[in-house]
Amino acid sequence: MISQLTSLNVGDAVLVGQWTNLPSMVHVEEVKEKKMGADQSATKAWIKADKMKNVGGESTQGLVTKRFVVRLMLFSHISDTHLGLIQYGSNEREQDVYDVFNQAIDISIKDHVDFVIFAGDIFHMPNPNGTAIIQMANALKRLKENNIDSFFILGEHDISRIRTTPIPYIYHNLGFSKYIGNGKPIEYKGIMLAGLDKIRKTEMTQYEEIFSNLDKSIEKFSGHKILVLHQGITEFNKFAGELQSTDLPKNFTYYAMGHLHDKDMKQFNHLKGPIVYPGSIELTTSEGIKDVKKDFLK
Ligand SMILES: [Mn+2]
Repeated sequence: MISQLTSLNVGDAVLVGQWTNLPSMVHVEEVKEKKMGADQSATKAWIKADKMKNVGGESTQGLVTKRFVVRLMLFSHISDTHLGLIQYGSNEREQDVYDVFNQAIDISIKDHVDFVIFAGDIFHMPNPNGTAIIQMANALKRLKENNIDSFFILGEHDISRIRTTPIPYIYHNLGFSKYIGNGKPIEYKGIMLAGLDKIRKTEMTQYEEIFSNLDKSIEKFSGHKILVLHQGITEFNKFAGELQSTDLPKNFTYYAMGHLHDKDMKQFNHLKGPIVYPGSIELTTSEGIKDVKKDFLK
């Protein structure tokens, strides 16, 4: 084929690469039309590109690897890691939790996610042991080394009844991960991220206002809007439900939930995005031993 190059005439081409099954010679006909010029309309080009985005993505997905198509945002949503949980007093069960946790981190790195969300109950206890603290630190360090940022909120297991500084704050203070459980939305890579630590039943009334203010503050933002919460939603589990889906601010495009340990996902007409529970990474005491499939949502 290459030896043919010198013999090509005007309009001849050799097509090679992943777009064609076999290298082939083609001739492109000259278009006999009136030549004319005009300025490109940037807005029209954008609108067209936007319309074709999905079409192009679908038809080329089988042919090219993802770094050639429009770069999509990818994130890991991990919750209820309960690091430091020692089930049945067994060191082996403690290690199991660390192992699956590290697997989740490995997959996030391998898949080149843009960021990771930890939706609460990072630790099993507000005063976790040193091993658990180091496990989390090493995981965040590995993410950092791979240029993956992470964000976290606190679950009830992370918060002490005696109101002391929660352990996970160290990761924020050292710059290993970013705490977003204070309800202040932040913009990151064109995405709006907001989170709230576990809201106790007794505090629920004051959150109506916080939710509605949060909703208003992010409404105008045109990109993806992710809300991170650690609550039971009644429509997922009527016994562990603390809030109804209708109580939630409605303008978010993804509700990154923690607390319920079963993996589940539901879409509601009154919300702009799905409510997603990745579930706990391992079986924890509340569930006992049963046969369930554990994996994580991205
Ligand atoms: Mn919880």
